[in-house]
Amino acid sequence: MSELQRTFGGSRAIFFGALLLAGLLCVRQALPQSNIHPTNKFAWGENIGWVNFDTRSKGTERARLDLVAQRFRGYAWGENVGWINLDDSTHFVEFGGLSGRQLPGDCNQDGDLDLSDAVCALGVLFTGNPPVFPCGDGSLTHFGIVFLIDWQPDWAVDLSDAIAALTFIFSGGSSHTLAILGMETSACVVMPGCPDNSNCP
Ligand SMILES: [Ca+2]
Ligand SMILES: [Ca+2]
Repeated sequence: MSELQRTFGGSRAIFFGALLLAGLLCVRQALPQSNIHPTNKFAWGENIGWVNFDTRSKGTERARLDLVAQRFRGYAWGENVGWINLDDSTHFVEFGGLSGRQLPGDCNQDGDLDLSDAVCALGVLFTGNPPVFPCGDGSLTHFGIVFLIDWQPDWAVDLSDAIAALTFIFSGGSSHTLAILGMETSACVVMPGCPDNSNCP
């Protein structure tokens, strides 16, 4: 298990479940409507029934995104089929080609994490300066932007994320969910949907 994987603890499992579901939604974005339960976040298939990706009971084999290997890992649970292995040594779902190294929260892409990143987020949200965020199409709903900016993790980018960043920078608040603990201002991670930041330390 890599250092990055060890860093992500149980309290973050729900968020990673959401990331995994979002990844599946991105893969299936051509479908006419979502098959995700609005409350429990279970996936629905007409033949397979409900599928639960919040599988923390599996411990290290829980369903998750492996940002180092750039693939889905672990097991999901299907009510009618039991455990579903999301990967093995030769068969797996990868999201490579879409990902670059990013410092979580680095809105202005200078490879540092400070007040200017909160100002950047507020600028995109409220003043149009800068006009867009730096991943994907730059829109608030692009999954790369959510990975990068969603500091207060609810899978939405809004004022609360800028406030959470400011709280971390100035008051010792919670670190970005994707940050490597203890290295929040210096360690880049592979971030789906974002370009490689050449300013990464
Ligand atoms: Ca920055
Ligand atoms: Ca948020």
